[in-house]
Amino acid sequence: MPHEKIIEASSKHPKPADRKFTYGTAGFRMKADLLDPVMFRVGLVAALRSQKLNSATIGVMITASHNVPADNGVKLVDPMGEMLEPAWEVYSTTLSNAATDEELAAEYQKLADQLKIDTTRSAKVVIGRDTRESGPALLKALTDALDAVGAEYEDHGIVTTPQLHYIVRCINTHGLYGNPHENGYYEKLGDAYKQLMKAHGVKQPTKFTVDCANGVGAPALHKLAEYIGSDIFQVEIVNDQINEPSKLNFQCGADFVKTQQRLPPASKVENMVRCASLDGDADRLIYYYNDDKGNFRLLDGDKIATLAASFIGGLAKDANIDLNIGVVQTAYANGSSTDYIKKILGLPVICTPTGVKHLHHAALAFDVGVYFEANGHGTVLFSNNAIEKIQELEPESPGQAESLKKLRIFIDLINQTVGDALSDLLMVEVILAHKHWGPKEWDNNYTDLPNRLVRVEVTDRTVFKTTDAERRLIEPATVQKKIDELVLKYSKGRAFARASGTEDAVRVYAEAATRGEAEELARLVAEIVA
Ligand code: NG1
Ligand code: ZN
Repeated sequence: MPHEKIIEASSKHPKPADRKFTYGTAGFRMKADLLDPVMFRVGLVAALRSQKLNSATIGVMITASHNVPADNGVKLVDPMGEMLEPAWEVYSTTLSNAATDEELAAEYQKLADQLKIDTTRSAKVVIGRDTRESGPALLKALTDALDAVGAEYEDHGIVTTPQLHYIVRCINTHGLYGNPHENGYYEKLGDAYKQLMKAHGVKQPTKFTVDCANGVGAPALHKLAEYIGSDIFQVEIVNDQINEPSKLNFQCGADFVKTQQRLPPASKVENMVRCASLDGDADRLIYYYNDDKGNFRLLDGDKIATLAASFIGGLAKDANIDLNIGVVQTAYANGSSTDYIKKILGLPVICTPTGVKHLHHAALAFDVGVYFEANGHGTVLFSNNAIEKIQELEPESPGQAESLKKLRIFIDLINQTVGDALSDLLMVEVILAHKHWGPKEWDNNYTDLPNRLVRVEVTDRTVFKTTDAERRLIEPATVQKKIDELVLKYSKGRAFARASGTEDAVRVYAEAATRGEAEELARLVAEIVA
C-alpha cells in the first residue's frame, strides 16, 4: 500500500501545527526553512496530476523569483508548459495543510477517489531549481514524496523557470517543440536568433549590458551568448555571481530597477547605452537607459509589448497575411501605452486582473496575442490557426516571401509557454536591429504618463473586493465613489486600489498629467483606503 509509504516518508517532513499554507499567484512562496513539508506534499500532488493526465509529464520548479535569498518557493507546470490548472491550486493547498502524516495519506486518497485517479499507473515529473542555497534540501523533500508513490522523475538541476516550462512542453509534444533539455533550449532560441540576424545581414546597433540579478539567468545567458557567438550577440553580463547566495536580487534585478527607477550599481554604462535586467528566475525582463542628460528612462513590459505588437503587425502586413493581433495588459499598464496600441497601432487591447495566468488565458483569444505585465513578465502566443496560416501561405513576391520567412523564424524565437526573460531579450534585440533603433527611438513611441504605485498597510485586505479587471472597488461600499470624485480633479487622472495577491497590503496606483499630480493623487487615494 502506498499509504504506509506516504506516512513513513512524510514523518521525516512534519508540518508545524500553527502554519497555514496557500498555493497563490506564484505557487507556494515563503521563508525557505518553512517549506520542507510543503515540498513533500507538492511531490504527491505532482504525481497525482501526472496520473490524472494519462502519465503526461508534470514540471516542478523550485524558486522564489525576485524574493530575498532566505525565501524559496515551488510551482507546478502543466503538460503544455502552462501554469497549473486553477482547480489543482486548491487541491495543492488542501494537501499542504493536512495536519498529520495520517491525515495527509487520507487526503491523498480522498483526492484520488474524487478525481477517479488510478494511483497505480505511472507518474512522470521533471524538476528544476534556481540558485538558492536552500534548493538541494528542498529537492530532497520533493523526491522523498515521489519515491514514496513510485513516481519517475528527472532532475534538470539549476535552470531558469521558463527553461523548465520549455522542457515540459518538449517532452509532452515528443520533441515537436524542441529537444527536452537545457541545451535544446539554447539551440532552438539561438538558431532562430542567428537566422533572423545573420541571414538578413542585420546587426545589433551596439553592445548592451544585462544585469542577471546574481541568479540563474546568469549561467543561462552566458551559455546562450556562447552558443550564438559574439559576432552577432554583443552582451556585457553583470551581476552573475551565483556562488555568493547573499547577492541574489540584492541591489539588482528587474524588480529593483522597476521599483527604484535607477540603474543597478553594477551597471556602469555611458548615457544612451541600453541595459536590461532579469529577475531571480529569469522570467521577467525590463530594459532601461540613461538619456543624453543622464536621466533614467525605463523601457518596461508595456514598451516591450508595444514593440513586439508593432513589429509582428508590420511583418504580417508585408507578408500579406491576415492575422488578428491583440495586446493583453493589466490595470497597471501605463495609460499612454494603451492609447498608443489602440490609436496608433490600431490593435485591440484586453485588460485582465493581475497575474500572468489571466493574461495568458486572454491572449489565447487572438491569432497572435501579445501579453505583458508592466513589470516585464510576458510573451507572445501564436495560435495553431495562425501558425498554420503562416506555414502554408505561398508567397507571390520576393518581398512577401522575405517577411513570411522572418515571421516563421520569429515563432521559434519566442518561448510561448510562459514569460521568458532570455527569449524576450533576443526578441527585443532582433526587433531593434531590424528597425535600426537605439533605446531613444524605441522610447519615443510614446511618453509614459507620470505614475506612482504605493503600498498601503490595512487591517484586513480581504475586505477590498474589485470588479472590471480590478479597476474598480465594489467593497468597502463608499470607497470607489470617493476615488472617482478625486480622480475627476486631475488632468489625465486615473487611479485604482486593489488587495495584493502576494503581500499583506493594498496597492494604490495613480497616474496623471504631471509627476506632482500623480504623486498627490496616489497619496490621497491611499488616505481613502487606509
Ligand atoms: P500583487 O502582489 O498581487 O500585486 C505582484 C505583481 C504582479 C505579479 C505578481 C506575481 C505588481 C503591481 N504586482 O502581484 O504583477 O507579478 O506579483 O509575482 O507588479
Ligand atoms: Zn520571476
